[in-house]
Amino acid sequence: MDKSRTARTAGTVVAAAFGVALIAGPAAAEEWRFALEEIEGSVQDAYAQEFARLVEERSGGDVTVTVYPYGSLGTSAELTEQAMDGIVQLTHASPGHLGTLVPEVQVFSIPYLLSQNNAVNQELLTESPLIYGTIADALREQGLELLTMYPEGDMVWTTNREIRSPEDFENFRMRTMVSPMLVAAYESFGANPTPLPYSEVYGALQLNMIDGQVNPIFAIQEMGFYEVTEYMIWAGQQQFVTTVVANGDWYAGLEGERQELLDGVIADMADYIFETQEEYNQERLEMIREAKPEMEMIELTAEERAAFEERAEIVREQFVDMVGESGQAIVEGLEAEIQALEDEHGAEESME
Ligand code: 6CS
Repeated sequence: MDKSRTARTAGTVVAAAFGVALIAGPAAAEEWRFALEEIEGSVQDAYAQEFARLVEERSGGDVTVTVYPYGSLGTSAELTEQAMDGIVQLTHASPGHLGTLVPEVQVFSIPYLLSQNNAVNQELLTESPLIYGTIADALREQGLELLTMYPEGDMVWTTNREIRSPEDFENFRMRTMVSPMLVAAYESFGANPTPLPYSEVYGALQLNMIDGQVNPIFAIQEMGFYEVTEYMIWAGQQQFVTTVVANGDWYAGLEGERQELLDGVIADMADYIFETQEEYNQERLEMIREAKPEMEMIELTAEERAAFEERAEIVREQFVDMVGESGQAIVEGLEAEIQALEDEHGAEESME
């Protein structure tokens, strides 16, 4: 068995060609396939590489993990389907793309709902009874086991014009991920939301089919979005959050020790990925500054933010309308958990 590699990264392959990936080395006793919604070098890739290293180490090489970066297998929605069908065992499935399948996860797309203190979000996403209760149940109904969630960074607008107020968003085509809640959010801000898969964003910006997009800084850098926009604008409206999910039957069928190994690795990864996303976002901001010094960087004032926050209040009601009865309990439950964590850790980012 090839123990010199912690993970095999599949290049440009299609689902039908899984056999090709095995050419990389003699088959291990067990192979777990892990799909990413992001490219090599991304936060999700860092997660998967470390996950693979730990799984291989703790299984004594009996399990290897093959990582499929974005572009190998399809769009985010397609990756989720592949996990549901068991083509891959594991995938990242971001709430921003999951809304039509599991409406409940769209709670994470409500602007200004999560904390401005990301340490609070980190603890919430790792330990929340509501997330690992109600939200996990909703995913389970679709054949997906929720293993963990984590934040990937503050979502920043990159645009071709200055946006400081909802009025500035008039006739502005803002690319969003494909969940209905995000469309509602950007409508409330005054923009014309344009849902598109991740892979189409660069071209759409370049061809002026859209006027802006929103993503964490590391993604803006690695996907080149800053090259085809002029402004980076911090409005503090949303933290990008993602889930790691497994095929439900596969997870339930894992032999006891293997399931413990998987759960243990996932639990031990929380701090690693939190620190990594912070590092990546800081470093990549410097890279953007160096590569494009003329990029205008704007942080909205508290007053400017408040105008967007006020507009977004209606989005909570829309979430409840979309999800039905349980929606109200989800919003209120999550807000109560956030409040309790903020009472403990503070409502703003600590400078330490
Ligand atoms: O904007 C998107 O569609 C994507 N953004 C990130 C940072 N990760 C995955 C997601 O599909």
